[in-house]
Amino acid sequence: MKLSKEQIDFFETFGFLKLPQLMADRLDWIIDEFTKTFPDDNKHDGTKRTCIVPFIDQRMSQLLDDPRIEAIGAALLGEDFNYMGSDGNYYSGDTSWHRDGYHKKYKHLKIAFYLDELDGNSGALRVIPGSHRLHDQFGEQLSIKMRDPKASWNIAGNAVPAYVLDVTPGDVLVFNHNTFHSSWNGSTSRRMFTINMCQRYEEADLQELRDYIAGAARFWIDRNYSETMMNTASPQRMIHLEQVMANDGHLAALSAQKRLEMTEPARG
Ligand SMILES: O=C(O)CCC(=O)C(=O)O
Repeated sequence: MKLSKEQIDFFETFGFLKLPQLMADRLDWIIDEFTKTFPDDNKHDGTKRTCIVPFIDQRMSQLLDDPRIEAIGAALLGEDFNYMGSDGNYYSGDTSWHRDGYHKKYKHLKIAFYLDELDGNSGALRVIPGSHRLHDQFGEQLSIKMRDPKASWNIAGNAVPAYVLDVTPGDVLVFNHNTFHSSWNGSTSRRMFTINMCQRYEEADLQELRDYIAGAARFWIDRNYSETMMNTASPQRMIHLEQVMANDGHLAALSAQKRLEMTEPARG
């Protein structure tokens, strides 16, 4: 699979892309592994989000080698893109508007796999097209106005004009971390996992990468990737791991500190 130049331009222009049924042939395996990754003592009870980080690293590392996933990263970030970790979730209820990052120089994206049929009335992801463009006035001004849609425009969060990404399991959604997104009217048990990726950082900016990696300490992890992800890596997969592996040496100490400060690992 290769993204077309129109698909790439759509992603660059609007900050998201839907690839209908891209992974349909792997769906049964994905759902099975998703279910097995949540341990019996961490079953979702619906009261709040349940989240495991890193996620595909536990039982689905080979997803990173899938030519379709590789092709998304290569087309949008360059062939030497970094894998930046993943999370597996049972979401519960609304997710209010937010960006996953505010990256002006390096492009970060999320590939999202929703495992339930969703539309605007049942928790499908909504995005604000163009909101990823931090260098445009629109994207920049949204940073302040989206803090409180009621104060800005006298409307509730779920009334903010947005594109609803209806999904059928097997679809793949891709969005820029800078893109504002949210979910409304969902059940207390929406299954979803992600794969995060970014452009390879230049040597001069490696501290920025290390600072980003430091954020994973809230999940109480010592390395950004699991041993399985690293130990089973082919030379091709290693291209997407090596920069982070060389720059996550500070994570274990930061996680140890978080274990003292927090009662449980973060849920997102
Ligand atoms: O599906 C949802 O509720 C929100 C997903 C989300 O915010 C994310 O993956 O960053």
